[in-house]
Formats: sequence, C-alpha cells, structure tokens
Amino acid sequence: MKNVFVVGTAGSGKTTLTGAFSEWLRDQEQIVATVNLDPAVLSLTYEPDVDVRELVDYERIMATKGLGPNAGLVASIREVVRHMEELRDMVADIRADWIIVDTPGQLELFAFRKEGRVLASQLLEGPKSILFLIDSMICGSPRNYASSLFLATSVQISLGLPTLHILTKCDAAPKRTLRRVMAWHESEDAFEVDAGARLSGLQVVLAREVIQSIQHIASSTPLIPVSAKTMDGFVELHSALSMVLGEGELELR
Ligand SMILES: Nc1nc2c(ncn2[C@@H]2O[C@H](COP(=O)(O)OP(=O)(O)OP(=O)(O)O)[C@@H](O)[C@H]2O)c(=O)[nH]1
Ligand SMILES: [Mg+2]
Repeated sequence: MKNVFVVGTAGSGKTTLTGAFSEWLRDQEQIVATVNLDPAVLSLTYEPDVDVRELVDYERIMATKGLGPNAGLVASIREVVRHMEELRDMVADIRADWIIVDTPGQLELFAFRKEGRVLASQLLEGPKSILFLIDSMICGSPRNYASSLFLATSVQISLGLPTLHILTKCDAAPKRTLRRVMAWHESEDAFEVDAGARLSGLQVVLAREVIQSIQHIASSTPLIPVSAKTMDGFVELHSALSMVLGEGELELR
C-alpha cells in the first residue's frame, strides 16, 4: 500500500489534485482509496472512501463550544484524533494499492500541531510520502518562492516524512513564470540574480539567506509541475512517488 498525504497552503489545489490524481491512477488500473481529513469542507471534487465528517460535526463543535472558524477546526481535529482507532479500522478495511489523503486548508493544523503528527504517523500502514503543493499562481515572485520553499521545508521537519514539491495549476500560470520557477529550483545563482533585480533592502537579504540555507534540500527534492485540470505532469508525479515510496527517501544530491 502506498500512502500519500496532500498538504499545502489554503487553496493550493489539494482537493482537486486528490480527485484528479486518484482518477488518473484508476485509469492505470490501480486500486485507489481517498481519505478526506478536512472536517470543515463543504463539497469535494471526489467521493471519499473515508471521510472525517462522518466522525465529527464541525458546525456543532463550533456552536456548542462558542468557537470561531479556526478554533473550531482545532477542536474538530482533536476530536478526529479521539476517533483514531475507528478511523484506522476504516482505512485498514480498504484494500487499495494507493491511499491518497486530502488534508485541511489550514496547513498549520495538520503540519504543526500534535494531532496532525499523530495522524501522519499512525493513520496509515506502510510507506508514506507528502506532496507539498506550491501554487504556481503565487510563487512566481522571488519573495513568495523563498517563503514557499521555507514553508515546505518546515512541514518536512515537522512531519518527518519524505516529501515531493508539487507546482500546481500549471495550465493557468504563464509559461514564463513556470520557466523562471524551474530555473530557480535548478540553480541558486538564477534565484540570486532575480532576487537582486526584483527585491530590495531587507527583503533581498532575507530571501537570499533563506534560499542559501535550504537550497541543498530544495534542489534535491523534485519540483514537479502538474495540472489537475489537464493531468499534465501526472506521469512524472507517479514515477517520483513510486521511487520515494518504493525505495525510501530520495538521496540528497
Ligand atoms: N486552473 C487550475 N485551477 C485549479 C487546479 N487545481 C485547483 N484549481 C482551482 O483552485 C481552487 C482551489 O482548489 P482546491 O482543490 O479546492 O484547493 P485546496 O487546497 O483543497 O483548498 P482548501 O482545502 O480550501 O485549502 C479551485 O478553484 C480549483 O478549481 C489546476 O490544476 N488548474
Ligand atoms: Mg481542500
């Protein structure tokens, strides 16, 4: 069983990719199960095999505890973890080649709280990987690229699982933006030049420092451009996942 957690900032395309990549895998005659870990989502682009909304009622938790939307989510995820045994049984009952897990839009809930780490480490049996989604519509500037990679690395530190970086919505981003981002991924020098030209003062210093400190990790982690609308990049995504999940963590170059 190959397990994939789809993680990323709000609106980066987690739900759409979960649905589209699952369909693509099914077309390759793989048995795929999907898990929705977002208690607050109203509608999904796929039919989840396991859905935490069957275990917790986000609206009720928010109303009865007098919480706002984010504190309501924190309390809901805590409640989900209380149902861990049940959830594990639900997932274990599925005989699938792949389990794709869609995580909540509030990234910090899953990535930086104890409950997220418990879910990441205990929910699924077998090899696990994270797809960290980077939205190509917003990472075309040096400051957002540096911040996105910094966040991706922080999530990897927190969850301690092999991670692939996925550049999403590539059908919608201008081709020159995609070329620029891929060039930054390939070469720290390319990033330095563009950061120097586009940023100034403290921003250029901070962006350079961040990239210098994580470049080794970032350049050794595949950055895979995909579109969940056209399914471009799914072949590459599938091979990278098969490698990570079949042979353990990718070697740092
Ligand atoms: N053009 C294009 N739009 C996309 C793609 N993937 C997602 N979107 C759009 O981006 C928006 C957000 O997509 P979601 O899949 O809901 O993103 P999410 O990360 O699950 O969002 P939250 O769970 O709310 O954080 C929607 O309008 C999607 O249709 C893509 O590959 N191409
Ligand atoms: Mg979503």
